[in-house]
This record gives sequence, structure tokens and C-alpha cells, in this order.
Amino acid sequence: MNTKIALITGATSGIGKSTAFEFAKHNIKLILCGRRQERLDDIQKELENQTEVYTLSFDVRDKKATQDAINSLPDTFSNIDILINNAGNAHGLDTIQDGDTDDWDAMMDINVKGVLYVSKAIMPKMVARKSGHIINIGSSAGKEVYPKGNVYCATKHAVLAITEGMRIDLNPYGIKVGAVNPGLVETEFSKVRFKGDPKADSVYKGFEALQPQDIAEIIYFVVSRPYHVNIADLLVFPTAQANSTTVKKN
Ligand code: NDP
Ligand code: 8X3
Repeated sequence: MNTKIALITGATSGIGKSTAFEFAKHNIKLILCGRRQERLDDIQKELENQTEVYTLSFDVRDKKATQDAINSLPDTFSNIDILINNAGNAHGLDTIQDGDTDDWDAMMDINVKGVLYVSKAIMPKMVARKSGHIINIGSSAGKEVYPKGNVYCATKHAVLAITEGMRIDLNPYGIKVGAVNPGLVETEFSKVRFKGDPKADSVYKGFEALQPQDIAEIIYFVVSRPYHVNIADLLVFPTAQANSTTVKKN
């Protein structure tokens, strides 16, 4: 059996980290990415008796650093079968008129251009091998806009458009492309969004939010379907959530 190789961005926390642990259980070789090398080292140590792990520390906003990091992969890790474009965050929650332009830059650069830069560095080899699977982590925020979500929602709508474009352009090469779009998942997402403000702690209170492991299991399900099955677009909410603004609290 050929061992698959997966590259996961944003593997230092939340959904990306749980996906690394889930893939390791299934013997998928891992390339784990993020800016916090110490966290990558710790995860590598935890997983190395289950699967082979290689770590790459770079900022997905940096086009050259992204390309250089992926070019630096040793031969044993260079043929990536599965790409999980997961790195991303919201920065701020403000009306459009009060929005901070640095927050807008961060979200556009990480959530949109980061997905493009990482994919650009990996797709040519997938095309040459006529094989591969790309999963972009979108969001329910990519399907509807909620108050003060403006730019974050725009980035996730863009992720869905990019996913559809990739699926069309990579279709002749037999490469699968799809998006997994979660609702509220309890991760460091709100800590980052609110920049350490304690109001982040209240986001997941009063209802049972999705856990990163829930999404990791879904991502493994998506990558483990037979070749002829491509899950193109998947929306998952916690049961308590009906849409971006309707959450049944205890
Ligand atoms: P976390 O904050 O827990 O994780 C975010 C990850 O992205 C971290 O590993 C972080 O690594 C990485 N990252 C952030 N900025 C950069 C950067 N500039 N360069 C490289 N890596 C970066 O959040 P989640 O796990 O919740 O988020 C993962 C994805 O899921 C995001 O795309 C998010 O939009 C999406 N999502 C989240 C939902 C939620 O409710 N939590 C719901 C729907 C979608 P490091 O800081 O080490 O670089
Ligand atoms: C994250 C979910 O509702 O906080 O994409 O935007 S939400």
C-alpha cells in the first residue's frame, strides 16, 4: 500500500492540529505548517511514533517564503497527495465603517492570498502526476454574511469561488478539489479575532459548539472516499446553530 502524504497549513492549533492527529491515526505522512515552530516541534514529537512528520515554518502571506519552504521539502516528502488549505483567521468584528484596515489586510492576505500562494507552490506537481486532492477550509461565513462579518465573510466567499475555479481548471488532470465549511468551532479562532479580549471566552458559552476533532473526522472522511467520489462542498453546523445569527443557547 502506498502511504499518502498530506500537507496541512495552520497545523499548530484548532482544526489543522486535530486533522494532523486524525491523519496520523490512519498512517498518512504529514507535512505540518504554521508560524509557531515550537508548537510544530511538540506536535511532531507526539506523532512521530505513529507516522513520519516533517515541519515547515512560514507565513502564508509571504509569497517567496511559501514557495521556498515547499521547494525545500526532501524527496521523500515532495510528492504531496493531499493539501489541506486551513490556515486562516478572523481579525476583528466591526461594522464596515469602523473596520481597521490592518485587519482587512491580514484577512485578505492570509485567508485568500495565502490559499493561493500555498496552492500555487503545490499544484504543478499534482498536475504533472495527474493526481491529488485539495481541500480548502471555508466557513458558513462563506455562504452568508452576518452583521460585522463583512471582510471575513468576503474572504470565505472568495475561498469558495477559488475552490470552484480550482475544481474546473484541475478537472482534466483528475485532481479532486472541495471545500469543508464549518459553523462555530471552539478553537483559538475567537482569541485571535478579539486579540486577547476576554469577550472571546463567551463566544462558545451556553451551547455545545463543534470541536476541532469533529471537523478533523469529517476531513478524513472526505479524503478517504474512493477515487470516483469527490465531496465538493460540505457545510457543517453544531446542532444548536441554524445559521450565522441563530444559535439556540441554554
Ligand atoms: P486557530 O486560530 O485555532 O488556528 C489557525 C491556524 O492558522 C493556526 O495554526 C495558525 O498558525 C495558522 N495561521 C494563521 N495565520 C497564519 C499565517 N499568516 N501564516 C501561516 N499560518 C497561519 O483557528 P481554527 O482552527 O478555528 O481555524 C482554521 C480554519 O478554519 C481557518 O481558515 C478559519 O477561518 C476556519 N474556520 C474556523 C471556524 C471556527 O469557528 N473556529 C469556523 C469556520 C471556519 P500560526 O499562528 O502558528 O501561524
Ligand atoms: C468561523 C465561523 O461564524 O465565527 O468561520 O464566522 S464564524
